[in-house]
Amino acid sequence: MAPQPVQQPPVPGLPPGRVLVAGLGVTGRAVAAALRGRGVDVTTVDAREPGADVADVAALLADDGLADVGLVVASPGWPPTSPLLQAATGRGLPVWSEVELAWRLRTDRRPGPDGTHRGPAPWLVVTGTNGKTTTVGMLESILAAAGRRTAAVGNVGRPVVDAVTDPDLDVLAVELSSFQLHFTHSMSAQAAAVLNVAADHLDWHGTVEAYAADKGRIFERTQVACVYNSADPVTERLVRDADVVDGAVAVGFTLAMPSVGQVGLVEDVLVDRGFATLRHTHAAELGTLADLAHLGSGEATDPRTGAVPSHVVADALAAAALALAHGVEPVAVRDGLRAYVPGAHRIQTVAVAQGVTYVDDSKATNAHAAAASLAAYPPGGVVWVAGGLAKGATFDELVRARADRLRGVVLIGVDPGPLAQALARHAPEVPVESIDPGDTGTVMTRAVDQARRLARPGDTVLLAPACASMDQFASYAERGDAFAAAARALGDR
Ligand code: UMA
Repeated sequence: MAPQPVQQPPVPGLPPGRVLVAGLGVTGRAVAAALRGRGVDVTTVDAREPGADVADVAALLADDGLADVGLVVASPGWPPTSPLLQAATGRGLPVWSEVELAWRLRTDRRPGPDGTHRGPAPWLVVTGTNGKTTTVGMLESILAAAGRRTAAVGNVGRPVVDAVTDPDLDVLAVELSSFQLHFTHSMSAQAAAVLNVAADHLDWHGTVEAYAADKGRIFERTQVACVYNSADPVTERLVRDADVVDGAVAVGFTLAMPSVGQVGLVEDVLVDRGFATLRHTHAAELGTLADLAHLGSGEATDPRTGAVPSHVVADALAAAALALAHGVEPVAVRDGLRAYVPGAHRIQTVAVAQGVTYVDDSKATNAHAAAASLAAYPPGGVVWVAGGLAKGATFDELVRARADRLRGVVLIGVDPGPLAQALARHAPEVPVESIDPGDTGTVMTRAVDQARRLARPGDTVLLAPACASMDQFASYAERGDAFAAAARALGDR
């Protein structure tokens, strides 16, 4: 007899009726598999994926296709204003994110060696406009150094729903985007962090207030610690507004000398005054800037953090705070930060040709990230490759703050207008070349060639686009790969 498929236990709180899974990308495929594995009747909807059950949302709505639906699970790329989600909420149907579903599907961890019952793995969660993926990577590395079995999941690329039934994971390091938080209703993290809030994704959220409010949802029901950025008052307000479990504490991270209730820097030492037993009188050492030296550019750009970019130190402190909230020993913070290797497309040197260094920071998909990236270089030495899908953002503040770094600018993207205008206003003396968007296949080769002409020996050509990639590339990764390939080809000439 053929083996029978293993039926998973049902989904707690699942409303009766069919489940509509909106989107059949990474998220939708994982959601559909998890639900079907539990015998749930699922219909997938995607305008572009050929494998979806339904491609035409308008026709679905016209046929009253929501009549027998009990729940919609929305992929992050679907804004609440999309016709399907509007129709669903208009009928009073619940909408869950994949993260909400994952929270409900958590199963117990394998019992301890002495047979002790261990409930589901706790979640340590991170959001913020920038630095999320780095922070979650550092957190994963710290937890591993502490001997915990863990996985980095969420917006980083692996759906959370794929990890929550693994009985061998002790704790999850979860990156959450504002999109994922919007339809998340019951998650109760062990510790949660908001790294920073700057205008981004306004095309999805409508206003920066709505965007910040969705980020703030991460703190709701937090059990042990809410981690905020002492230099960003919005993140502190989000903690204050949250309804947390009794006894949960607020812990700030700072690049200054920390007060009680903060983690921070004392000269070149990362210290804890948020969790340490003697925090009222002592600062417990977590590590030093030397433990992060491999993440620096080698040039000192910030007097507080030397050759390590200040945003990298901030991310490390946030990761440390989350790990301490979980109960790891300080020495694991040091070992984990030393061992952390950043992912591709994050300030990654990809080639050196004719004395010019080519750096791929394709992950800088908004103005705030590009500003942090440019800040890591000395004045006058950067040829900046920028542009793409602006997502409703403006660039005046970015160009005004970083004009001094620019030797020249090469603009890619279907609509270079917003960046070109900001450059004309705030950096009129800097040469700007726009790449004709006509042939998408060769855009990056032409951009790198133009950047090479503008650069002088000792300069850096920096891809930090301040925009999303989807107007000309499949993803920021593909954009970065194209940049790296074009830069490496220069060396072969
Ligand atoms: N679609 C429609 N109609 C719509 C919108 C989308 O049919 O109106 C379809 C698309 O054809 C596509 C699917 O829905 O097939 C898209 O799903 P999605 O855009 O939600 O993408 P996923 O593949 O599910 O990937 C998502 C995250 N994508 C976004 O948030 C846009 C991934 O983050 C994440 O890694 C993955 O889930 C696993 O959690 C990427 C990202 O760019 C890296 N995130 C943003 C960022 O970091 O700035 C938030």
